[in-house]
Amino acid sequence: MRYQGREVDIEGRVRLVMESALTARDRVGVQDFVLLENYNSEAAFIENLRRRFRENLIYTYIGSVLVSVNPYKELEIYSKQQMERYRGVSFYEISPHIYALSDNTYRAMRTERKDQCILISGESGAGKTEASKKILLYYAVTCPTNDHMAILGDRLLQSNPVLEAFGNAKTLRNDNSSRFGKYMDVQFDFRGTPVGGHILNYLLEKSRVVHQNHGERNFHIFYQLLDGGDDDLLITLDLERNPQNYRYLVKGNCPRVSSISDKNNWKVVMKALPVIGFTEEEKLLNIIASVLHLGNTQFGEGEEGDTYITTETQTSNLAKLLGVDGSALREALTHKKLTAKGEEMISPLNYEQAVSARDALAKAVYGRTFTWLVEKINQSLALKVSKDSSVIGLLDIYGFEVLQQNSFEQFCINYCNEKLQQLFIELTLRSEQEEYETEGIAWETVQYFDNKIICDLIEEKHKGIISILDEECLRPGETCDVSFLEKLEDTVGSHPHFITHKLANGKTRRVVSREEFRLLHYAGEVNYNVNGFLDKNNDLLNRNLKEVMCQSDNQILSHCFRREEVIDQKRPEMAATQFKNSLMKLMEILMSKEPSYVRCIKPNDAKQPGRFDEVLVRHQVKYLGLMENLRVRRAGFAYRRRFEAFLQRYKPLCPETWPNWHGRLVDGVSTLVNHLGYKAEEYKLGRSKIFIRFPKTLFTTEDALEYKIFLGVNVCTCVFRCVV
Ligand code: AD9
Ligand code: MG
Repeated sequence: MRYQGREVDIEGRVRLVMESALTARDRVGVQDFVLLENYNSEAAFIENLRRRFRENLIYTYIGSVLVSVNPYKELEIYSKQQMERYRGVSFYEISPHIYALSDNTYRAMRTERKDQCILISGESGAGKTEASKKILLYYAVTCPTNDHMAILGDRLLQSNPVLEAFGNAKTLRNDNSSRFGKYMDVQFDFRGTPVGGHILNYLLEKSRVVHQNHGERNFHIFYQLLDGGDDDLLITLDLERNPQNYRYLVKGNCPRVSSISDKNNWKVVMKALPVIGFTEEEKLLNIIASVLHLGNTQFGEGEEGDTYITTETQTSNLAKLLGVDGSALREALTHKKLTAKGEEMISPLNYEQAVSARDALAKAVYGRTFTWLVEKINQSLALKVSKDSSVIGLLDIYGFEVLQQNSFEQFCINYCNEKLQQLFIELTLRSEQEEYETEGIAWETVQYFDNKIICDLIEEKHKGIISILDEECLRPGETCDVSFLEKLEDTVGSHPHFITHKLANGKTRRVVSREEFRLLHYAGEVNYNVNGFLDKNNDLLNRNLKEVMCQSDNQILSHCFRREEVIDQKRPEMAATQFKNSLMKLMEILMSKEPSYVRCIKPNDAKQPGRFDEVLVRHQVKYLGLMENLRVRRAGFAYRRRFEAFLQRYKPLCPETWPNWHGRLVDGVSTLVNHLGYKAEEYKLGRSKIFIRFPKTLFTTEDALEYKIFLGVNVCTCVFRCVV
């Protein structure tokens, strides 16, 4: 008999079959980490990832969690044919893929009639946004549809380039980094057809409008307009083509990015706007241009410490673009209106105050326009009121971030990741426990790190960092970032996850400067520089600037700046508290749904294909809690499978179950495993599933099946490598 081109006798054949099975496993690793022999070993975990990455197998499961490693190159695994391969096929019967997870979630929604959500996490550049786009595309292509709903599918897809143009930017870590968090519900009717959608956006990084770190850019839309807008348009907007002429675009000294074509992307965005029902293009372009002009507005200092605008002509154009009165704008940019004892007073701003009022206006105009854009997209996707509909939510939110200098934004981003980690642990444990209970199998307690202690440190009422920050912002008299730091030291100084430069013995700690505090996050230690915390949390815009803006004849702006805001003297919630509250709501939304997870990993910092930096990957494996996740999943059993699926696959191995078993499924499985010689401690039979304790048991069974196939038994089953 020939095997793999070689003439061999029966013993030789057995050996070769086994060797080839082992070699395949050695080469490509296991497709589900629960099958790792040494599941407690981080090294084995990373080695498995590395082997698969080398073979372009970027997806691996931990049970139902999908781990994805960014390939940094186009792989031929996302075609329509591939989508068809995954459609309606059971999760474990085919190699891991984002389509398998999408399909599984979709089927769970339809069969169980329960809302689902897919939580995508990972650090900046790990591939979250790409994953979420692939999921959306999968639904748009594979779900049943009709002409009317095809329009909706188109809108869902087209909203992406628009949101990315306004909300994404080139950073050091990612050329297309999402600088806002996004949660999107896709609504399906009883036939499984997408019928509506809704987006919630979280904390846009507005500070980027006025400042970028070296090597980074402002939001894409500015460069797209300058590069892609035609000559007439730029003349109308009084803009020059060179981004270096705009102060808000030069800070990072990085006008061009080799991986990005601003010109082409401009065309894509302009094409997408009408698809999402957008007719106010001109008004929107005026706003983008006005932000650039605001950045170029310059001030001079008068003799009495007052300020005046030195760029007069440019300010007149700016006022036209904003649709506001020129002299009112000039006045509001250089003066402040105060109300003291019921009387209104106007006082001149000094140079620094005028610069910061100008920047505050630019941030407010851009940030509010972004929120308006999301509202507009939501109108075009409008959720349908129907009892029979269900939703799949997609969460693509900023990953844990540690930069050279970490500020208020990183504080919020990392807080958000603490909350998601908490949810992840809670829900994974909960679903494991629930599965054991439904199957009637005793639950074995798992030890894990509960990060509630860190969440409390940040969010607890009156005692947490956010409350202290708010109090400091509201406290009358001289407050500053340093007084906030002192207050933190007084209040949470002894918390085990909080550190400043002060040591208990009165000496100073080197690793934290005098302007910083360090938080010991579940994912690692991060130093936060308090400079700018108060300002960013206050997020204040002078009242007279608000007054000018709410009179704008640009309807987008008059929608964004409401009269009521000027009349109503009540202070709106501060930025961190707003963020905290929106996160609480998000957690409620997610808790009410059945979650699936995609955990994205970035293989190297150079954004290069084929490079697997072990140190970097190890760090992410740690803070994504993947080992913890695996431990929970493996707490009792490495592997579980529904009776019918198990029988279907392994029935050729037992004469009593082959070709068909006619009795109860549980009896069939029992007969099969007895025949295979499983020992009592190796497995348990639940109500609908078999639970196998050790990977070795499964591998032996798989190897036996492989050998049987080789001997020519007509087994209609997928190949060996699909399972292990
Ligand atoms: V951030 O937190 O928004 O900064 P993401 O969203 O995690 O980050 P993103 O999805 O934008 O990262 O991926 C970064 C880049 O990696 C993309 O622009 C692609 O060039 C590349 N990428 C990511 N996933 C894939 C993939 N599955 N196939 C090919 C990919 N390239
Ligand atoms: Mg992203």
